Amino acid sequence: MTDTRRRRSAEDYYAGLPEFDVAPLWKDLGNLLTREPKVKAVPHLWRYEEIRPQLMEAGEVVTAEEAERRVLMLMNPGLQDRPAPTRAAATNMLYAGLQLVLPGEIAGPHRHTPAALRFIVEGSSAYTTVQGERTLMEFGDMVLTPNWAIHDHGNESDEPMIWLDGLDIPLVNSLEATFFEDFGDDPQELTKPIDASARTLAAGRLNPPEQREWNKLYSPVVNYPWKQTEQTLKNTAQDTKGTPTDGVIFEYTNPYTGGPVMPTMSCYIQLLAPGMHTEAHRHTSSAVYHVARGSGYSIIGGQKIEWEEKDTFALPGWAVHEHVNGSSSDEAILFSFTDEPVLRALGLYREAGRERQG
Ligand code: 1HN
Repeated sequence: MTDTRRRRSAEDYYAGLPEFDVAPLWKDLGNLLTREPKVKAVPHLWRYEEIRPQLMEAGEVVTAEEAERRVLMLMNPGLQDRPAPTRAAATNMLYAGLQLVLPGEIAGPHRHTPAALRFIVEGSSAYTTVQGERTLMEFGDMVLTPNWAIHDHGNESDEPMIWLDGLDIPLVNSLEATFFEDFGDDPQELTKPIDASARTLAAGRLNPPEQREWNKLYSPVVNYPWKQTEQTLKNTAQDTKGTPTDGVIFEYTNPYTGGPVMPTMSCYIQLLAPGMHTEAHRHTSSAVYHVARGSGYSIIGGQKIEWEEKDTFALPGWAVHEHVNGSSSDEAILFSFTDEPVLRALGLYREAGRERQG
């Protein structure tokens, strides 16, 4: 039997498809399969000099208890057309924020599946307790709050404490795997000695028998103290300028595996010798950088980002970048956290050297 219907115009055909909840792949292929990553996040600098007064004013507007966490989130301008659960992002899959805890304040215990890390920017001796282990935090300490670990903060010192929060929230919300549980306003009970993990695992090479039973995907260390980190950088910088693209660089590791500190985020610390201008490269992972010491600039995707101590800046995925220590006498030290472990685990990590941009 022959079909006697007149064929509809192509236009009518396309107009009718949404009714069936289908769409023609051939119209969309170029958007779905790009030759290389199309990255929406932009290179961006958050100047501490500008953000700090805003954060201190938050200290007058809201208490830590009211706020639950008094944080100014670092919002990447390229990502602001996203829906709320993933808009709070410094790069595609990484969240960053600056948190203030004033003397006498408590931020009560809770837990969530997004993982967190802190890098201490200012203040001394405020605490974070993670799963019953309390740590007293100093400048440059790196503190882990892994997936589902109960954590609370308090400041029993007489100075404000400010730290950089790094979380994998945009990733976990994209995966629709966020859970959250609140435990009220009182600090959690301490079940371990203060700084137990930092003291026991300080050498990074001596592991207790507990190593054999550890079945978590994250590092057992709560605090990676700045004293050791800086000493290791300085000792090494006496012997070598390090790698061409990153200078003297160390990854913070899980001492039980040698791998990244958490399955979704890895942390690095790097020292750029005076006057160093690194080679340019790019990789599919993105990163948030924080300037621990010194000043200089990075060229990211052709854009010059001039940074000073305590500034934070975003490196979008696949953006060509190079770093320059602007001082001919002082070292520069950059902390960073990255989504690299996710890309590596999924076979999506790629890296390529490029010509310098400046
Ligand atoms: C959180 O739990 C903290 O515990 C900081 O200090 C920032 C951002 C989003 C969700 C949870 C904290 C956070 C957070």
